[in-house]
Amino acid sequence: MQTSVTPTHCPYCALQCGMNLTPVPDGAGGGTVEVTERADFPVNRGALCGKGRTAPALLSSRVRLTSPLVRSPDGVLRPAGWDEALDRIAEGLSRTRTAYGPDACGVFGGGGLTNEKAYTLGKFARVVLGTSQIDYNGRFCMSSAAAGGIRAFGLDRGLPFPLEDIPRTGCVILVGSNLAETMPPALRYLTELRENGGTLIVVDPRRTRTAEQADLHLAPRPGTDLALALGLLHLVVAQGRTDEAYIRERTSGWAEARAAAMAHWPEYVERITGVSVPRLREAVRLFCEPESAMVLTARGPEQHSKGTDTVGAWINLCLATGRPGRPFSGYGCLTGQGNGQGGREHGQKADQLPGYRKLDDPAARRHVAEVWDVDPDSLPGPGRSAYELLDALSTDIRALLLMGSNPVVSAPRAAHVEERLRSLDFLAVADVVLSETAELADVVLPVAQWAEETGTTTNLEGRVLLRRQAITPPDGVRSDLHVMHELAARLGVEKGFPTDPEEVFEELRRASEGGPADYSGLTYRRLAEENGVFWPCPGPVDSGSGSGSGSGPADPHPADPHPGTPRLFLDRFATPDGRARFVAVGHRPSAEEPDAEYPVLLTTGRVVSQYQSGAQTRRVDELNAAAPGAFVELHPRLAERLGAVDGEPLAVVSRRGRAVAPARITTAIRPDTVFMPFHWPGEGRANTLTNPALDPISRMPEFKTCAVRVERVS
Ligand SMILES: Nc1nc2c(c(=O)[nH]1)N[C@H]1C(S)=C(S)[C@@H](COP(=O)(O)OP(=O)(O)OC[C@H]3O[C@@H](n4cnc5c(=O)[nH]c(N)nc54)[C@H](O)[C@@H]3O)O[C@H]1N2
Ligand SMILES: Nc1nc2c(c(=O)[nH]1)N[C@H]1C(S)=C(S)[C@@H](COP(=O)(O)OP(=O)(O)OC[C@H]3O[C@@H](n4cnc5c(=O)[nH]c(N)nc54)[C@H](O)[C@@H]3O)O[C@H]1N2
Ligand code: SF4
Ligand SMILES: [Mo]
Repeated sequence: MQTSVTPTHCPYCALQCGMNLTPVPDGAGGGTVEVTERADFPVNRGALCGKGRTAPALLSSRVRLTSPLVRSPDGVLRPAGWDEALDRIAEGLSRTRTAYGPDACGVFGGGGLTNEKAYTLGKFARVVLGTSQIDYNGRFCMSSAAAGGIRAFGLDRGLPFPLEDIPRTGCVILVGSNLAETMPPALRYLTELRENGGTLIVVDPRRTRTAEQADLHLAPRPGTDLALALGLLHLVVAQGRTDEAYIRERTSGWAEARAAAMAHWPEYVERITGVSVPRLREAVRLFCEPESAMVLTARGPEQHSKGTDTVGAWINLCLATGRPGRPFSGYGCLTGQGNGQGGREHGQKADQLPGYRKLDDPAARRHVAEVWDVDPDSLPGPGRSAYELLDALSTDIRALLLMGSNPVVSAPRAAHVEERLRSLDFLAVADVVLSETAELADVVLPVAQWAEETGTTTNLEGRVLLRRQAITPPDGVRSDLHVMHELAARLGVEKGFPTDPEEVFEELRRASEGGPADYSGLTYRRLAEENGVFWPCPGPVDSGSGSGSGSGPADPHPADPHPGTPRLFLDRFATPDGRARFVAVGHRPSAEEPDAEYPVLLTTGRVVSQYQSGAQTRRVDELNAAAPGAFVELHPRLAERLGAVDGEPLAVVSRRGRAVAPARITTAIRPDTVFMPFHWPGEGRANTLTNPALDPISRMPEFKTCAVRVERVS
């Protein structure tokens, strides 16, 4: 164990705040850490939210798993040794493969896993199991923004510029992000923006803590951002505020996109969104007058069955006004999970190979197969998206290995997903704690966590970071890489699954070389010395075994390394012709609109003190005290109609099921909408209600709107 201070990063969200850890030994070889300020990391400059500050609580053995568990014939999960647990998983997977073929084995990953783990998981699925059936929870997160970004710019890096550009722009339209609760230290960037004379427009059906900071708050009906963006673009055109030279030189497809936007008259948009025409005009004025401006989206407009087109409409607005690829300007998505960006680049996604390569691209298959030392033809094709994969459990997919997600709480139509998981022939879960999903498993493996292992993450800016080990994991706990190494060996693959993260990273560099997300110029040493580097960062890689390039070992530390790419698209976009593409999109309703039986809209999201499915943060006393359970936020007018009383339980019923939680009455929400956070299992589980209608391109479920009935519980 190290005794000195270790500079590292938070285990939770995509901001990846820097923090210093000092080991606090427990005298028995284990222990926890103390978190102190790390001022040298520019993103948070020492500031942390309550989750980051209290993260060490989860290192204590009181709340975590410290022994593998296997289900005994009487149905009870009992402690077991590592060999028995790993043997059982290998047996479960190989029995399934023999009986039903490789695609009957599924793999589900997470955007919280380090790059090394995500990379290894994707390789494990394709090389060891030979299955196409792998996807991950990032599909539920930023997949619509990723799809929209690729369609318009040819590349998906959430933010194409560093956060430090935000205070230097003239106007930010922040669409469906509650930054003040979901990334509190980042609120500073918006404060500085306003101090510098820039303006902030927040688009959210609720007057959130973030919306309270805004110069202009637009509160559209959930699911109508597409129409809203088109209405703004209509006004931009009508007022002659387009940047014609930029459109001519740097874009394609304007005529069609313009025609589509012109069909969205401001009055029509007002009727759809509930945002008045004068407010639309004010937004256009604030956005167009300054020399630079940005649109940033988060889950609010993205988690819809039209999320990709909605992102496209916001990008159209940016392109028509000449923003992307100009200083302190453009479109960005605020990615969510700790490694939400890196986790979508290196192959745990259904259609993907490392370096953000496409699984159906023959050249990509050849390149990666060479690094992996396998026949390109042996690599399976693209598989199902996350919800479709979960929906196929126990029918087409009979065994599942799950690492880094808790879908019993976080998947849409969760009661159905839970039933699918229960009906599997075999379920193995690797986790830090006994999550609601791990509770259903045949084998549970206790794995090491953030402060106990080294690995890289890529934050929401595309900055690749080194998370460093500060303490030794407790006895009985092993790393995810160890798990995959041991399972591969048991399934007959002895080579190619190292347990040392740096060794994995060296291979990842080669696999990503020449791909859109090129990490080949990065080394652990550089990441440590430079406090993170933005991809793409091409560079010489040591042509180790399998690469076969014949150029011999390259110097891993060249004199003039590529500096990384903080800002993208300054000269050209990543499309074949270098131009950004407009998309011709039009308003369409949500998959489920309110009717006589289900007259109210439900939207869902987060609170500051809980993280995701709550598997981790519900085990931290201080956070639980601050946010002890689910609630239903509703407007006094709706409350009056229902006879609802603040703090008394309400039932929320959708076509998928029924949830019960106390009422929280507030004028901060639209009267036609109720809001529930999704962090809790059981009676208050918001995802019992949500609609798994999928976006046709991103396969994102419609977490942010469905039709419900709200009732008093007598
Ligand atoms: N405390 C905390 N922080 C987190 C997380 C967490 O679980 N807890 N999770 C992390 C992750 S993975 C993510 S993805 C990010 C998410 O970060 P955010 O996107 O900021 O989080 P959400 O609360 O899901 O949604 C943001 C806002 O969208 C609004 N909204 C709902 N429907 C609509 C709509 O139709 N249109 C618009 N414009 N807005 C709408 C909601 O009212 C909400 O205020 O947070 C990260 N940070
Ligand atoms: N209704 C509704 N539902 C939503 C959303 C919403 O806004 N509304 N948001 C969606 C979004 S954006 C997201 S990102 C998902 C997230 O939802 P989940 O995928 O459930 O995310 P987490 O709760 O972070 O689950 C991560 C699990 O992995 C474990 N874990 C943490 N680190 C490691 C590790 O290194 N290795 C292993 N093996 N395990 C680890 C944690 O203990 C936890 O059990 O929820 C989605 N669900
Ligand atoms: S904002 Fe995100 S990264 Fe920063 S301390 Fe909080 S949870 Fe951790
Ligand atoms: Mo997310």
